[in-house]
Amino acid sequence: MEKLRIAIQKTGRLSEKSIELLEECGVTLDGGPGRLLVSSPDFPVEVLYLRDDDIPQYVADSVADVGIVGENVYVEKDKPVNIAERLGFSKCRLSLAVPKSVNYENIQYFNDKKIATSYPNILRKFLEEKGLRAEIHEISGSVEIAPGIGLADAIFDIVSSGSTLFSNNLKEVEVVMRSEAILISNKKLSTEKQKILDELIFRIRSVQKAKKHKYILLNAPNDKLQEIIEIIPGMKSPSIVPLAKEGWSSLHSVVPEKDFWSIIGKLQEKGAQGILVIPIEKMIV
Ligand code: PRT
Ligand code: ZN
Repeated sequence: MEKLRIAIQKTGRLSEKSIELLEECGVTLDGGPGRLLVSSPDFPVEVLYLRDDDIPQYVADSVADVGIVGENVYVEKDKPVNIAERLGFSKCRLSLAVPKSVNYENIQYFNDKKIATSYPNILRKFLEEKGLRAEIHEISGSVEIAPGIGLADAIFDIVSSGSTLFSNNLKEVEVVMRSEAILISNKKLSTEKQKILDELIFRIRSVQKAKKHKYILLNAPNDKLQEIIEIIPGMKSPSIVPLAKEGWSSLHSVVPEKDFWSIIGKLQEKGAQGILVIPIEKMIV
């Protein structure tokens, strides 16, 4: 039987989350990143551990069938692969930053400046679109120190919390793109591999949906049930179980995580008691 070969980052910011996602999808990996290629005992998948920069090329060349990379790497490498799914983790942005002391007014500042980056292609395209002339200085790591040592006037790099920029006396002045981890796939998968990928995507969506929802249980007086149901409609409608205590029921439902705190307040107002909130592991609707 064919196996779907998934390339993930060997070590770095994406590796732990990538393994965690696969495990949540029922793809356990024996051996771990000590080895180059690991088979899953419970799903027709094998995992290839690589540097993230190599993943788009390997997927385009069919050495791997799919891969997990940051969108920033996917755009920078510009290889002929498909985006199979957005994964929602390792969010960051690619931004232009200048020394704090610069009196930055607008993007014209970058004309005739030297910009250090590990993402020359994305930067070149951006500069072209904006009609700016700047010199791109490509370096592979520690881009943030370039202005301080006189190597460049500005940098174009990944920002997440902003603390790296801050501690290097830089400030973010233009966000060029936003990124998150994505699942990329080869453009010509066999029917069998495509089926495995479809099943994997189905599982990923179930896991992601579950993370965005909570299971809620509460007790309420029967005369308040209707109002409470209007606040938490649930997936179809909530389950209601009579309590041993006369005139009371237990209500079970599913609520979106983002609405959670506003819902709790409303439920208490309506007389709900003994509210329990439980994480959901998988959600198939
Ligand atoms: O060795 P390999 O080539 O595989 O790894 P790598 O060193 O190239 O990549 P790695 O592990 O650093 O990052 C992998 C991916 O994680 C990136 O391509 C992004 O998609 C994503 N990601 C998310 C980040 C960050 N957040 C991030 N904060 N990648 C890098 N950073 C760095 C950034 O370069 C800067 O130095 O963290 C610093 C900024 O962080 P803040 O929080 O101080 O702003
Ligand atoms: Zn890398």
